[in-house]
Amino acid sequence: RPRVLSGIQPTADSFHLGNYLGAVRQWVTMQETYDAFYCVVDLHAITVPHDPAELRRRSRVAAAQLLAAGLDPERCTVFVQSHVPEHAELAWVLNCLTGMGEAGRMTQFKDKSAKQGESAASVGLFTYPILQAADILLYQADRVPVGADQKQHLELTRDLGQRFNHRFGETFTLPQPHILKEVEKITDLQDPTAKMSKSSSSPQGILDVLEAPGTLRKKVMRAVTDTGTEVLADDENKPGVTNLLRIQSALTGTPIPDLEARYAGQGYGTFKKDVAEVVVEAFTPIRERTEKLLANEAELDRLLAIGAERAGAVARVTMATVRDRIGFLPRA
Ligand code: AQP
Repeated sequence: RPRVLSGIQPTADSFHLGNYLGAVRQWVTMQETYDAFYCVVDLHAITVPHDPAELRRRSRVAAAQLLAAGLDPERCTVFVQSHVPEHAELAWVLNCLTGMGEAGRMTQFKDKSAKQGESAASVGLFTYPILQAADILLYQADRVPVGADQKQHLELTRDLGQRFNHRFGETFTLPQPHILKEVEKITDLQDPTAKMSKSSSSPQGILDVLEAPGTLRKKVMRAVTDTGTEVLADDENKPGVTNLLRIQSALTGTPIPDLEARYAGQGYGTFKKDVAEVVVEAFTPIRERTEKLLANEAELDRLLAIGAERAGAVARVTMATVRDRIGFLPRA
């Protein structure tokens, strides 16, 4: 079976609708046909200032949410990145193959470091995409299901894999991104041209999977639309309405033209109410299952230990080859 790898950061108290539609929902589907590895990327989470107790708690919440969303430990491997030390080891090797200029072109670093001031940003934030390349190459992944914001990092991953293969011999599979056009960029409800984001959206702009139904409804009802009344998809002139249409379409499986026809002549009120209900319906079972999973920490940790064991077995094989190819002396 072809291999798939993807990860998500435990940098917030909940995943949001963008993470769910852009990534996690695809992960659930792909566990059926791929040899799938999904990780909570805690090494990535420390590239920005963090609180240790909070990171530990959020890592469990993240893992529980993945299982609650439908990842089945019998059908895929769910693990925590720091449980497999080979991620950091391969990242070091790839760091040494990456040019400063090449790393400096990554737009996510530019965006994220602009917030704190570039000189205050950590070197870890700068080399974040190289660690991500290591995550993917380590598992010889064929496909990487992500949102559109990760396209550039996937290109870097392929470049680094190819460079290693050319210099040291065929070692890595070059991965393809798996991006669903319709949900590749879910936008902020208050700023519908910006992506919905854990770190940069305002609380009003973001729909969290673990949020109370009442809050979700309020946020959808207050979502920025425009001064018109027509429910039509039009990225240029109606980015807010278009985002809501995409959300409703993705969560119900109804094509956007059918939704446009359904709300013709009705204004935004009914439409928004329906979108809110669809979101609440999608999130409620995930929230309830997450709460149950978190109530039994020992069981959750046991499942993650099994995941780490399986992931580690694959990672160790790749890393042994890398060490040999790069010229490290074997330990006697
Ligand atoms: N708005 C989005 N639309 C579609 N996909 C999205 N993803 C994130 N936001 C959207 C996808 O979710 C996966 C996990 O994301 P991440 O945890 O690695 O962090 P991120 O991409 O940086 O997402 P955030 O929410 O904006 O987090 P912060 O603010 O912490 O950086 C990825 O596949 C991503 O593409």
